Amino acid sequence: VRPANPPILPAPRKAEAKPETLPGGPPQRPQRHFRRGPPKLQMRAPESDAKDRGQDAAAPGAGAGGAGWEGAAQRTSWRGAATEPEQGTRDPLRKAEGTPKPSPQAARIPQDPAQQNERQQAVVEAFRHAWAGYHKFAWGHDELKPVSRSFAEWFGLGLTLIDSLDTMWILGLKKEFAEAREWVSEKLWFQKNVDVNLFESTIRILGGLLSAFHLSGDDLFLEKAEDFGNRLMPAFQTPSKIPYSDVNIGTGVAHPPRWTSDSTVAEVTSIQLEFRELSRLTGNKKFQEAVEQVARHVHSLSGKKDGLVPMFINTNSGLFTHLGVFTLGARADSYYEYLLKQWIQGGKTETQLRDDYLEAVEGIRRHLLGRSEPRKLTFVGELAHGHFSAKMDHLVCFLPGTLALGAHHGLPADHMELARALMDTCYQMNRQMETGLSPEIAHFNLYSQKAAKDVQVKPADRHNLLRPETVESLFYLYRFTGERKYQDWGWEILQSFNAYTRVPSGGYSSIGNVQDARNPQPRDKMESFFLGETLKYLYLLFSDDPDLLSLDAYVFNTEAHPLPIWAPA
Ligand code: DMJ
Repeated sequence: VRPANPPILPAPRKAEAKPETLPGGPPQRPQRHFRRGPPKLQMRAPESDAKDRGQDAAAPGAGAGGAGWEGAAQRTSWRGAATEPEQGTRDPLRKAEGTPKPSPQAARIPQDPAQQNERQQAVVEAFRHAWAGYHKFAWGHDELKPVSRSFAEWFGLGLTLIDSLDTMWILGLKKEFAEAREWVSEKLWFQKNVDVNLFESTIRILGGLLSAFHLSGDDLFLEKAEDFGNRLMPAFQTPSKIPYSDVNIGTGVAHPPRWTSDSTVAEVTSIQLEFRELSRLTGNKKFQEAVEQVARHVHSLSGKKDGLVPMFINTNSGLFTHLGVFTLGARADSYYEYLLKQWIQGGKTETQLRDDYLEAVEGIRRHLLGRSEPRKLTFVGELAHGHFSAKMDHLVCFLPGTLALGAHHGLPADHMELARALMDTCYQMNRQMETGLSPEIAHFNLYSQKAAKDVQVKPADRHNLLRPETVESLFYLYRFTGERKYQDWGWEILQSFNAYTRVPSGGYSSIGNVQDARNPQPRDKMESFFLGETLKYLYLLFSDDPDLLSLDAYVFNTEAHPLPIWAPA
């Protein structure tokens, strides 16, 4: 299946070409990434002038787990407070009583390509193209730089490879999965002097390994997950037990960012699904206890507004900071998502989580909803010290899917109405752009003016990082309503990705300007979540089989890694 429009990205020059010689406008300075987490703070690998090396250095097999890492000299953190190294992170693995069992639902996943419809095959083709670029130019490294045909390191842990494991399993890419499994077995070692962000590495690495274990039944992934989980534990050694943002998985030194002792609220409250599941599988309660203590603490804190939380929390005092600012976007978003999903994961018995979620949805209705002109789109804005701003991150487009999931699990039917309205809005955030792809941030027009558009974009917000949230929500909306329009909208978005972000030599690139179809300005980066989330949700959206990862049996973590819903005790 070929893309509807020919790819318009330039054919990459040789790896050694200087960026400024590439077509597509003047060289771009690295732009700010509006991740849900903090800016990328992480150190490079010790020998990480490796970053951005050319393709020769990135040959298959040149994984991040080379001998140079082992026994690297201990590094002292240069960022603020630090805990003492904790030997406990290197304790031998503790086994659960009895052998942990992968999800019995695994066998339901059809891996026979003959069962895939045309749109699913188009997703498989897109995945293969993305994977080919990663395989050729970035094998074993964190992220592909598809235009320069090289790679970037963040944690030096093969992030894209781990984030992609369960997608390959679901798409039926057995050969690719087997090769990646081999890399995990032979090259993935965590005894490295490297700082990782607790949240990002939990949702992508721990979540990815746990899902790979459930789908494949292969113990290797659980062993790696337990090793990694142990190495994250020092992050919780703070005066308040609210974890630091960063932890060194080799030395066991944890610390907050350099400029503050605050952590991000979404980060400390969006690691619970993964740690709880790790405890369930290993029989070691320490993972679950650490994250549930955080959740209980946040539940009891003052400083909320009708269930809405501020964006920061202090690791010393345990109190919210920067009070009075409320958003469903970066730094708060997945707090709400994980209230609902933990409740579902635990078999809907932990009513406090459900009640906090219900209260927050009412808080959203009361304080954050707006209607645009002229199309009267319902959007989720932001509130800062009583001032409403009609600004909505694309990240907020996870919310229609989450609301629909809650309604499916018995929460009020009017949540589904709100989900539908917000889904329309997120679709329009894509549709109203010249490329058919959403900007990172949209502003909504509130005034009746001739020829005004509902969705407006500021120059600094025009980029698209290949994020999943719109197609994530389309997947949930289609599963629960069966309305074909949601599949058709996802199909349009897939074609836009193919038309404007596909790099001929392999991979897809984030772009700098969704409003310029003639020059979308490739930014030379394929985020791991494009394979981990975006393509997975598109594939599931195009499926008509509700038992393909049934939403009554699985709950997806915030990086799209499915984890089983626990059976009643
Ligand atoms: C992913 O890492 C996760 O979805 C996270 O929750 C938010 N940011 C990216 C995708 O946009």
